[in-house]
Amino acid sequence: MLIKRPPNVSDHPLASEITPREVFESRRSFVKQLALGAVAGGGLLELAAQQSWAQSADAQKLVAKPNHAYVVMDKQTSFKDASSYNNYYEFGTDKSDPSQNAATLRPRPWSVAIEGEVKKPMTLDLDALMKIAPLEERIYRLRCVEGWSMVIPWIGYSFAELIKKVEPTPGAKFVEFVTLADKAQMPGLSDPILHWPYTEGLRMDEARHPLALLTFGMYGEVLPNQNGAPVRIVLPWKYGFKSAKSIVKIRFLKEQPKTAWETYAPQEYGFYSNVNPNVDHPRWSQATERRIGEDGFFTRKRKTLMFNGYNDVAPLYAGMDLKRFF
Ligand SMILES: Nc1nc2c(c(=O)[nH]1)N[C@H]1C(S)=C(S)[C@@H](COP(=O)(O)O)O[C@H]1N2
Ligand SMILES: [Mo]
Repeated sequence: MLIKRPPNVSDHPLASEITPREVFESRRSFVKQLALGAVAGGGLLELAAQQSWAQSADAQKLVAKPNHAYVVMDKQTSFKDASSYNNYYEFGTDKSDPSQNAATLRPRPWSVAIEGEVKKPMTLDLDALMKIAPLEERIYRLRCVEGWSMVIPWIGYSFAELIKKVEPTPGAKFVEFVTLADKAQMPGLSDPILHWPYTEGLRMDEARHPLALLTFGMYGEVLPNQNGAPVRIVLPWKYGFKSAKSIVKIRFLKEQPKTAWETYAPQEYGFYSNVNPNVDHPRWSQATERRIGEDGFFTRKRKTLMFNGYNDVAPLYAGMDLKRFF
């Protein structure tokens, strides 16, 4: 997200701001190897070479069957880019901050409380939550409101499955996602940019749309901390900030909740925040985007697609003025 104050936050960071993942990983792995006494003559170079293509030495595998109904044909973003160029303000506002600082996040044990307008309120630990429905892999575009995008293979299940389980009352009109706010784990909370915790929301019919993915992994592994471990929502037709990371509470509500970004700047970040090339952000155009990994001096920007190309959601907004309800 582009915030108005510090000059260091930009949608076009220098390449030098991005810490390559292998540097970070090889550092971690080096410490591990030291502990094992495995670094003997020549071992280090070999280790560095290994780490440049391996994903993570110690990440937990999470394999799921691809759902071919939800696969975009664009080239996938590399794991390295998707896990080192992040927005997760609880860990800092630079794109490289989350990958550098999020090691302090403890994704287990974890539980999610589901409350409000439901017949069956419940608190589920992570394992129980992951078993609500079969996990599947889906390749989605993610379009950040700042003007960049990625293509990521996520692992999860439709949020609609969880909705069915808790049986919303007829009064439930909206869902709110409340994310972790723990100063002990999140150094960014000392910066009062947003009113922590980071919260997001959806109308019930949006939440029930099968595209809305309750997400536990990516690239065949559990979510890296910087991508919102251990559970986040992914809403590919909306700007990336709607896809709240590290969710601890899900509330079903009668009234539309105010989201963290609306509270921050209501004239800039609306409740709906559907990807819309025809409605510019007050401070910049939304007509085009830069695909991460494709940037080069001669690379042309891509045209941003209505609903990020997910036209299936159009009926949700039939008859709505999307300039007004941005
Ligand atoms: N809790 C929390 N969730 C968050 C954010 C954040 O700062 N805090 N940033 C959002 C923004 S602006 C984007 S673009 C996406 C980025 O997700 P990614 O890092 O997995 O690509 O996460 C979203 N979810
Ligand atoms: Mo974003």
